Amino acid sequence: MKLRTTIITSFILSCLFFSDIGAQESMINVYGRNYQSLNGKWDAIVDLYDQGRNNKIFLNKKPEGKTDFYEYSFDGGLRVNVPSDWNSQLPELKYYEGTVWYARRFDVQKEADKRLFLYFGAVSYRCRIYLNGKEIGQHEGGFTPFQIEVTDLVKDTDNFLAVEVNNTRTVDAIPAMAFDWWNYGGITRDVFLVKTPKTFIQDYFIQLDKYKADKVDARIQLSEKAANTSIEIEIPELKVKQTLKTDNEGVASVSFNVKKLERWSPESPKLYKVIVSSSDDKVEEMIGFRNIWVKGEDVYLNDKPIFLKSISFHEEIPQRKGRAFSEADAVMLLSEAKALGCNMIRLAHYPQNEYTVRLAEKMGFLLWEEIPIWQGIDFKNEDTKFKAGNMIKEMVMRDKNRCALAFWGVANETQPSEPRNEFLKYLIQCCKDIDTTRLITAAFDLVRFNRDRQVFVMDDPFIKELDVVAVNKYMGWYHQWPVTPDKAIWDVAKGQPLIISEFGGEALYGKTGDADIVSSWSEDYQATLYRDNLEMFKHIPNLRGTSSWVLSDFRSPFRFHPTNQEDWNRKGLVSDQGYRKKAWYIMKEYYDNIK
Ligand code: GCB
Repeated sequence: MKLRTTIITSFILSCLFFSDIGAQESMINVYGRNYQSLNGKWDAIVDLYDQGRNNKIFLNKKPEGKTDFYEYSFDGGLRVNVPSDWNSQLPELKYYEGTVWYARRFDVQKEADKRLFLYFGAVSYRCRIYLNGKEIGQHEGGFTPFQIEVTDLVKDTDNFLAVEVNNTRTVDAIPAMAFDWWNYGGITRDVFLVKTPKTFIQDYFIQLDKYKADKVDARIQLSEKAANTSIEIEIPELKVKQTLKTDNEGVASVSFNVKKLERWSPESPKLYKVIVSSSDDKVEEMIGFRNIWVKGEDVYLNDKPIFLKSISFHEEIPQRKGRAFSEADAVMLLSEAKALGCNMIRLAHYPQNEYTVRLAEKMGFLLWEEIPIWQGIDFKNEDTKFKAGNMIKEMVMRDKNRCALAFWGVANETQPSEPRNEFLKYLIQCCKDIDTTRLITAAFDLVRFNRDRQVFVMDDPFIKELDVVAVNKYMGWYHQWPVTPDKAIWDVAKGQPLIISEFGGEALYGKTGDADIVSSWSEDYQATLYRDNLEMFKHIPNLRGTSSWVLSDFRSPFRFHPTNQEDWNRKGLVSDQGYRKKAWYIMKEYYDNIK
């Protein structure tokens, strides 16, 4: 593991990025800290014309004199749940894109020797935070966490916290103007007030060496540049107790050997309790250890080649027509993937909440996590590039201790160009600055049939930058078969492992129809399509994994068909009501037969 040699640089860079706006990269493992939840019912004001900021509604003033009046009040109006998206909470907000103000009051038991941080798991898409009438921070990016220190800004009682949230699509955003999922807006993940000691454990990275089965690398960073501070790492079950000292940067690093370590795997997702402590602070959590690397055309997990039996899902509960945000939601999504026989999840197309990531690890799924570099991104725009870099760093920082995390995904369906290459190389570097142990991948949709050679090929030299090449290919749906599936031979990314990261087609649950006709929208046609694709997979020599698209039907505003779609992408193996379609059983059999 290259333990963040450039951590200081990247930390400084991200501080610079945020310097004028107050939000900071979140501390590691917020769930293992002392926090007060600020979830629950919040007051809300819908601000379609963006008038609230000019009118300083975050002051929440009340008339005092005889002539005073205010044309707003947070009290007595709309009430919304946090976390949740706004779209699923009120029928009139179903398609809403714009600004909504959220507000709540809270009390806190301040302690002289403690610091306080406001933590947001995610706010979709951009936000400004106001505390007691003052703007204290901003953040852009709808799927990653951030924090703001409020130690000197909070009172013991009656703090007024307001959040201006905006989900307007813009060309310079990530994702940009059009994407195939619902543009849910709101405070979509947990909000906590975290209490820490003055000098606390800001970050740690504790994982197995990339190749060695018994060598753990650890790096701990304090919140302050406190030199010569003792740090202890304990793994009681392995009888590990390491004592280290911080350097001038407040950083302590160590590599140590462990005896009788049971490595994590999908079949046996063993996790160990790891305790990190300093004289003032103590954080603990369950951490797993495994090796993952690539050699030639194979992916090795714990020194053995593995076939990745994956599925994708969006962070959405179809039955609720809303974004997933809780542990119960994670149970629902992951149980269905487990039943299908998967050993991996591609978390599409953005970092999903920590409940999902942590539970997936406990249940034995490898994970692919990506940021929403989804078609149509403005690769020439330097601001967009830095935003993307920041987003990917926030993702990697949050999840780098999850051994389930196997892949960092840098893009989905991009077209070759110099600006794209530079942009994606920068993102890869952002990942590697923090973590060199994971595999880097990206999904491409450029595979085409070469009629002269009678094989499927792809030209994108960028794949050489990747550990594993991923291809989205919709044979039998967006693409007609140029040859029968048993003759569909691939010569793509030779010498590298290849994953089919998407394939599938739409079917309306319960619809029977002609098994040969695409426009029947029937489960029968979807079943044919799955059988055909599984046949084709036999002719992809370097195929090391498949991830069908998609676990469940999901909401998408550009799926217009009035009776078959009605704002739903129907490629789910499971319907919006949770019923399994015929293709589900085909995929299940396929996965069960791969040992
Ligand atoms: C794709 C995209 C995915 C879409 C899917 C589709 O290639 O990566 O986000 O939802 O196709 O259904 O068209």
